[in-house]
Amino acid sequence: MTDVTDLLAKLPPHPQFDFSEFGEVETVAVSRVQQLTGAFLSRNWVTIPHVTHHDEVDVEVVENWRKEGNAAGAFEAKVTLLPLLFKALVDTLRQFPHFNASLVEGGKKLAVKHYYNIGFAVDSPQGLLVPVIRDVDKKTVSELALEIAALAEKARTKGLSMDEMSGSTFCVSSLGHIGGTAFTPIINAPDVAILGVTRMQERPVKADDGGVDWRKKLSLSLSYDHRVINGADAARFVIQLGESLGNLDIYKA
Ligand code: CAO
Repeated sequence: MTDVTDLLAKLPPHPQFDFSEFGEVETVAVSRVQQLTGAFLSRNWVTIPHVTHHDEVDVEVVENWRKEGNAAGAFEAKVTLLPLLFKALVDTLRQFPHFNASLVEGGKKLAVKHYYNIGFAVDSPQGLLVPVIRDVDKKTVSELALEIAALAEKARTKGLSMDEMSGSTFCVSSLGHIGGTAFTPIINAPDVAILGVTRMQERPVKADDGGVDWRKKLSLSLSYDHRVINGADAARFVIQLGESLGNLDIYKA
């Protein structure tokens, strides 16, 4: 059987041009972080059969609760949607354990993890970094908000140790503060799935009385390893995540 290394070796090389023949060019360095991250992203992209499932979930209840909580000083830190999403993810991962897993023994077995460590992409000046919050299930929303902010700040200013970027069981890449409607996040091996988040939008929904009800909707893009996860489960996972997000009880622990 041809393995992926043989396949790659047989591909034609990338075309090389002298761009200055076409116009003025400036050659700038690619940061060390971006080169390292790029190598891992390339490996994951070519070795994992990715499928991305896109859906929109209703976040009207949780978003209003978050805003009211922030305004009333109910949390010990400013809470964005991200720590709430982490809690909802744990609730959903408990119901879909094979999303919190890694392929082992050459793909013959699945190591299903009973701990919940969530990595999140941080856009730093040096490039993309993915710090990991450990034991998300054991932390409060405020603790998660503080840890996310501290790790994002450290990633942007001082960089992160390998330890701070290791041990994820599931990752999130949130572009929600910038925009977008959907994208394809690349799985952070050895995880088997990653969730992309884009900007929340107010959408018109048909109300019970036939009128229009404006609801806050969050676009989610779930990339999954098709060797482990099937499309039907991916669709169910995202629907459950929407339900978990709307269940305010999960944020109280
Ligand atoms: N829709 C609308 N608004 C959103 C949102 C969403 N989905 N997600 C966040 N926001 C809002 C926040 O609520 C906040 O608004 P207020 O200040 O009015 O409350 C604002 O956007 C800024 O949020 P933030 O970025 O400070 O905080 P966060 O917890 O949402 O995200 C972090 C933290 C570190 C994940 C994010 O800053 C970041 O770096 N994301 C980049 C990820 C990335 O680069 N992914 C691509 C990887 S592949 O190249």
